[in-house]
Amino acid sequence: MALKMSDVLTALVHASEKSANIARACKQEEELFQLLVQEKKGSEKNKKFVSDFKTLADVLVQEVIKHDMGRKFPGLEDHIFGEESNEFTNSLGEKIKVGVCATEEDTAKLLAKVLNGNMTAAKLLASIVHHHVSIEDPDLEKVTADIPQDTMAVWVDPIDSTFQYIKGYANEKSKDGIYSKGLQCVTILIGVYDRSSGLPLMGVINQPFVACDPETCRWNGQYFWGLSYKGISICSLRNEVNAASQSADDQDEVLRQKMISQAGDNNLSVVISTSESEGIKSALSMLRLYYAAGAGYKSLCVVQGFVSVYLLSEDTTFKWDCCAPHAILKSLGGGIVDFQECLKRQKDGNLDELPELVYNTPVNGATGVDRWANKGGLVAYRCRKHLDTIMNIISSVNL
Ligand code: 2IP
Ligand code: CA
Repeated sequence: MALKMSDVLTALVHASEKSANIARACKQEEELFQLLVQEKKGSEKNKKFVSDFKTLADVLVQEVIKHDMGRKFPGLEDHIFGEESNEFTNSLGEKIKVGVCATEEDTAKLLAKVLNGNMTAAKLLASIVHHHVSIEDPDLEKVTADIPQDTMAVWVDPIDSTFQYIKGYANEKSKDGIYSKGLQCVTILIGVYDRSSGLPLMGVINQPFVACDPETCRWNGQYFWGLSYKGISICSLRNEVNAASQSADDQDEVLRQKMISQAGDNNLSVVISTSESEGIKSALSMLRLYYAAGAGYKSLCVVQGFVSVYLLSEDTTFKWDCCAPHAILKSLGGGIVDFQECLKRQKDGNLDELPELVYNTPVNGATGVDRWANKGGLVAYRCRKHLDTIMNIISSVNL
């Protein structure tokens, strides 16, 4: 069955906005929030962190996305994969499978079990889960292509940068638009990929905590989407270089694009993780170097043009961290590639064909979350010239 891509993208944006509402609601009440945090164990755990948490917000967000997308496009829910398992253990040691029930009352009853009987909190969350989100985004209507439903599958990262979500402060300061830590580094990532090629098709990055209103103490957020399919590339950043129909905003974006692609080599900037290897840190020290938390957030910095490149040399990100940002970067003419494979091809002199990340193939012989790791690290970029320059710099030093 063929679906209108604009319908799928609209549903993804709606699901991401509802998820952002859940993430904000859970964070708002500190006491409630402490009740919701649970440590991940065994094969669920990211080896990078001493402790790796999951929160009810993560689990609930993932289930809401599955439920809402499945209701709109029956059958698709079986092809939606995420970081979290939907099992939660409450303080009484009861295992509860979190999900969205047929009615708000039933969802509230289920959530109350996880919340140790706190019916007020459960009712609040259930009302958000069952509240219909509507958004005015006329740009979504510009997408006119159709796509067969059975070609699509979805990766969801319900809350990326869970550590910042749990421990991050609200009042961090940014440098050149980039937050090194804090709630701004939290993102919700939903990416659709092609089941047979494994390449990304469309995606949404939602940033639930952008600015906090000092009077109401309420946070507002923002979202970005992008799609590239059969020669069509369109992004919420209005990247389309379609002269006749350009509004002032469109022209601003085109200008920004031009500046980004013309950034000279000594103006190149890179964002990396604080845990990046010393070799990479020193190789990149001649450039404008930023540190930031969150794989999704670092990719978002590239999407927004705050930095030229996000580079990670290690295997600590996963398919769900990259699929959505990759789709958006692709719609802007960039992408996400396998870092180690790029390095190899660069040394062999054949970097013409880029080793783009793909989303349908597990790592051979790996188990648990490591099956879906981006084994060779990654480089996320908006402009090919910047990718080449970074790879030249890295391959000229001994790591
Ligand atoms: C994490 C999160 C971390 C990131 C790590 C991801 O996902 O994005 O922040 O590490 O690679 O897997 P870093 O911030 O050092 O880049 P999650 O928070 O969903 O576990
Ligand atoms: Ca993640």
